[in-house]
Amino acid sequence: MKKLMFIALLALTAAPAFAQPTGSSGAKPAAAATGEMADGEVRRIDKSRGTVLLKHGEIKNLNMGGMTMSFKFKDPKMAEQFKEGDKVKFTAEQKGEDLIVTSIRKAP
Ligand SMILES: [Cu+2]
Repeated sequence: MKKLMFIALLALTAAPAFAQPTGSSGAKPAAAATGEMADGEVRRIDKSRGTVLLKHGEIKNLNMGGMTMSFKFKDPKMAEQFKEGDKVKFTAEQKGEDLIVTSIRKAP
């Protein structure tokens, strides 16, 4: 129930805000990576855990083809602007066992 309310809230509040910059304090400038961003679609998002299930296309820097899998957000706040069904562009890195979304934005 809580989750549904959260998603409804997102739909109301997040829609006009998609132009904001991705990430906050990344060592890499997110904008510079635009050409390398992978395509994705949000399947499930867990704001409390800061994780997202993404159906994604090829991720070149990870040598990964298309699949659906879970990522952690580098910054849990990144979850706030997205909801299930959103098409996104994102970059990801591997850190130990985790795959981290380092930048993400809504796809046009
Ligand atoms: Cu994958």
